[in-house]
Amino acid sequence: MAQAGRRLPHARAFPDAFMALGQHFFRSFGTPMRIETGRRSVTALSTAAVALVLGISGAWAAAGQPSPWETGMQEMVTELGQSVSNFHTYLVWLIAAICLFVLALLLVIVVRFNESKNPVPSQTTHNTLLEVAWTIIPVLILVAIAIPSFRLLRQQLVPPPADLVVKVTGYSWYWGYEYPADQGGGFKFDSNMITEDKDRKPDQPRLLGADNAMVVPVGKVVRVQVTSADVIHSFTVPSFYFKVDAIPGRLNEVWFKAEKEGVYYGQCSELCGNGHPYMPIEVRVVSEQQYAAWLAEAKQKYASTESPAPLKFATAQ
Ligand SMILES: [Cu+2]
Repeated sequence: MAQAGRRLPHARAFPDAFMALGQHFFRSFGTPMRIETGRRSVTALSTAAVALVLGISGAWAAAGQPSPWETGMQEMVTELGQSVSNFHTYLVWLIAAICLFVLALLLVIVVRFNESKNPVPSQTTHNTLLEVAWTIIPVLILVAIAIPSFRLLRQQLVPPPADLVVKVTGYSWYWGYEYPADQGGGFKFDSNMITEDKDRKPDQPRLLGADNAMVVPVGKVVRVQVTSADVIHSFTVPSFYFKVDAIPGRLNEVWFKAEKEGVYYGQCSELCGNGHPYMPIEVRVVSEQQYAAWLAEAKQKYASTESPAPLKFATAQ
């Protein structure tokens, strides 16, 4: 099921190349061009045109984060996300068909039944066949939407047994991750946005890269428990298809099973205060061995969640 509708890497090539053409147009519009600049622009323009024809998406295509002029959903790396993405495409086509049908009916009426062509209008008030048809057909369309929709909702809301649980806490304005001790963890750490360009790794985009990423193994069911320590935040990673509110005093839950190794980014999606745009989510999906290595390293590096030995108080005589 997941493989069926997976988008090919060049699927975004058209909008990308189109954008390049558009940008070129607006940049050069109304500015007196020097000959040299003009020649360079022509080269850029022809490169964009070639990209458009050949379907090369260029450097913009990046998994796990949004890209300019993205018209569809971000590439999904979970089976559920892929199903939802397919469902979205199906709905878009369905809506397009309905809109075209209504438009065609309107055009027929405008052309064939205007006052000059049809001076004496029909006095018909009932047509049983038509009335039954326009009641039954919309019902069938809604059923065709409801069945896959409820199936997806069920898949999302009834999680399979988890291989790993991670607790995520929203703070103003950063995220905290906690890995329970019974699953090889027993530590917690905070994850802040990297503010200095020099501190970012080459694969980390600006405003999305975090100093400490959440790390999970590939192909495992991860249950994420989400809460907040102060105001309402929202834990969102588009590539995994989840968005869940982090609410103080409540424990919300989502699950995902990443099918592909890589780095996937998200952002807080609940307007939570002035640091709201600066609390990115970075999830690194790695192989089982890399995950084991990371666990060992993380236990040394991060704060332990094991409770310290109980304090003994001396009694004053
Ligand atoms: Cu927030």
